[in-house]
Amino acid sequence: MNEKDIKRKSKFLSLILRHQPETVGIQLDESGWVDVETLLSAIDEHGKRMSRETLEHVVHSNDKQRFSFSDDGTRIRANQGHSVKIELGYEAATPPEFLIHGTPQQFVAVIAREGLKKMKRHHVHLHGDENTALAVGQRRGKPVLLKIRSGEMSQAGFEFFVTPNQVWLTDRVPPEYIDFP
Ligand code: HQG
Repeated sequence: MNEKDIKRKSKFLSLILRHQPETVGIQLDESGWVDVETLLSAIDEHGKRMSRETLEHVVHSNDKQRFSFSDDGTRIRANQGHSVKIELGYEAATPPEFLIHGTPQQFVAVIAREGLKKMKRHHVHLHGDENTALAVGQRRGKPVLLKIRSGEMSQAGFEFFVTPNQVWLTDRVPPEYIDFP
């Protein structure tokens, strides 16, 4: 499988496991899991065929580790980024002193007024390293890196969660905790 094929399959999995499981006629459980066999046969039934080996390859080679298998390998879910209502069940964690959010230039003025909101996702996504934040901000325009004083937020009682692929999640970031460049 070439890179392009893998990316296409990863996007298709994101669509099913984060946004529209009904595309292939399945439901996710309350934590976002679906049985691997159920998923594969649902994909087959909708004319797309994916073998277990291909699925494993897509999951394990994924640049951002978007998906996880359950420990026993029978179930799969997306690690974050859902728009369907699910409870990921991550443990609350203490964030580092600073985290970074990359956003396109055109959103900066409104973020300065309103802070960071989760928009269509379940959480605001923050990153520990500049490169990842830059890549995220670049998707929609000229990227700007916002420095989030996450340590102070945590002390003030804001809750943070960290995903297996090191994305930090929180409910919102008020403007007073954001350092603008
Ligand atoms: C912005 C991808 C106006 C926010 C990426 C962002 C990431 C506001 C956009 C993950 C705002 C929402 C998440 C406010 C925030 N007013 N705009 N008050 N507050 N925004 O895609 O963080 O490929 O929902 O800055 O790599 O860009 O899906 O969030 O630009 O890790 O795995 O509103 O999605 O990962 O956009 O990206 P998104 P995001 P995947």
